[in-house]
Parts: sequence; C-alpha cells; structure tokens
Amino acid sequence: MTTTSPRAGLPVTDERTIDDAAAEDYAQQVRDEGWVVVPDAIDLRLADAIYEDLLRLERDLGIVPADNLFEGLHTTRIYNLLVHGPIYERIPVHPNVLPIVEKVLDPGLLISSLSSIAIGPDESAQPIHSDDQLIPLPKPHPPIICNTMWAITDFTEENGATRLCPGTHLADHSPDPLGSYESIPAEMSKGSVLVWVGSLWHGGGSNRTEARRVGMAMNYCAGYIRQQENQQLGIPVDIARRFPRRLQELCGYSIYNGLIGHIDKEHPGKFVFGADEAAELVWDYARVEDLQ
Ligand SMILES: O=C(O)CCC(=O)C(=O)O
Repeated sequence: MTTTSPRAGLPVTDERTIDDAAAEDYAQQVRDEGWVVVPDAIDLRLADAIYEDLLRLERDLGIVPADNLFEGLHTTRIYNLLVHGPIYERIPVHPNVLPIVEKVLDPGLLISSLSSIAIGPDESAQPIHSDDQLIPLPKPHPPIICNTMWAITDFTEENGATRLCPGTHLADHSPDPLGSYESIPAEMSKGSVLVWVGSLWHGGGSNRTEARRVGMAMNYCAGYIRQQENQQLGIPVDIARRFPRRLQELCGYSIYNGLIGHIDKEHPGKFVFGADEAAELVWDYARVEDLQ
C-alpha cells in the first residue's frame, strides 16, 4: 500500500514503472548515443514538492548566482542537497532512474554530486564540456561517470534545456571550453529525466523566457573513482546514519569489488555507524584454511 505524506498528497514511496528490460533499453541508448530521455520518470507531485523546497532553501541559505560563466551569472545552484531533508534522499535511489545508471556503470556506483540548477531569465548558454574532461584518461574510455538531469519544470529550447552534442561520447578528446559546437536541446516535460554518459559533450542552454528552468543534477560515478562532492565529509555522520542502507552505500559507505573503500579491513558502515556489516574482502577468497 502506498501511503501519502502531508506534503500536498505526495506518496512517501516512489513507484517503479519501468521494468528491467526497459531499463536495459534505456541503458543501451546511453551506450550507443551517449544520452536518453526517460519520459514521465518522476511523479509530478514529487517534482512540484522539490520545486517548492528549493525556493525555501534558496531563501534560507541566501543562495545567489555565482560569478563565473560555467555556473552561470543568472543561475542559482544549491550543492550537497542530501543534508537538506528527506525529500532529497529519494533522488539518488529513484527506482525509475538508478537501475538504468547501474547498467551503464555497474551496481558498485557512487553518488558523485547532487545539486539543483535553476537557469534564470537572460542566462546565456553554458560552455560546452564533458563531465569527465578533468580525468586524465585517454578517450574514448568505458563509462566512469553517468549523470542525470531531472526536469523539475518543463525543459524547452527557449528556457535553457540542456544542449547535447550526440555521438561525442565516442570522440578521442574533450571539447574546448571556448569552442562553439553544433548541439540539440534535450527538450522534455516536467517529471522526465535526461541520462547521459560523462564523456558526452553538453552544456546548459540559454534562457530566453521570463521563467526559470529548474533541474536536479543527480550525478553518479563508478565506485573506483573519486566523487566530485565529498559525500563522507559533506554529510554529517548523524544524518548519514539514518539513511536507508542503499543510500549509505551510494554515499561511499560501501566496498567496491571487495577491496576499494575498506577501513583497516573493516566495512566502512561498521567502522563509522557501528552497523552490523562484515567486510567481505577479496583477500578472503584465498584464505589459507580454505585452500587446505
Ligand atoms: O544545466 C544544465 O542543463 C547542464 C549543466 C551542466 O552540464 C553542468 O553544470 O555541468
């Protein structure tokens, strides 16, 4: 049974409406084209509740636009959203999005960052970039970053829908931030989610309307690279302790492939929260007693 929260009849759980085969189809499109839009992935009441809560945060935290062209001179961004309340905890684990990203990366993936991006009227287009261009690996390479943009309002060409350069995820280089490139707008209705691989060239669009384009940038990385926002230091342990287990894992309280992330051979969940969690380390597969 789905119960509702007092917040405008918002269900307290997010319903999975795409099955595993559909998730695989979306993931294959990300591998082939570099991106895909999942229409109607999110309950519109959740999108509206996020919209309202971002306004509250902006007011309470005194958030104003940054002073650089990359973040935008008319764009407000709120970072480290997982510290700001349970509504944001639903985002990284959403059942219509996470399974797709798990297929593009693998289930050992991590949250890289969670931030809002509200592109205001008169904003100009963001420089085209790829989200892995600071990582010194030869390109093309297997996906190590997979990012998603939740449409909290409709995304249109006029209001600043994310611009994409299809196929560029297979290029052997990253774009020049001062360059200008052919791109298409990822138009989508409120409640839809854009998923793209970190090598795809893209950028926020210019906003030529009177209204804001609000998106939630839910970014993931492979479990073996560093998260963009430091989740273990950025989220106080007392907050992370009450997260559901999967969310804790995505924050980095997990061990990738039986080795990466252990603390003195202990599971980080046990070490930090005293959780009842044994570390299954890769070394344990070759214990002397098992070999005898
Ligand atoms: O706002 C957008 O549509 C894209 C933003 C983006 O790519 C970024 O800030 O890295």
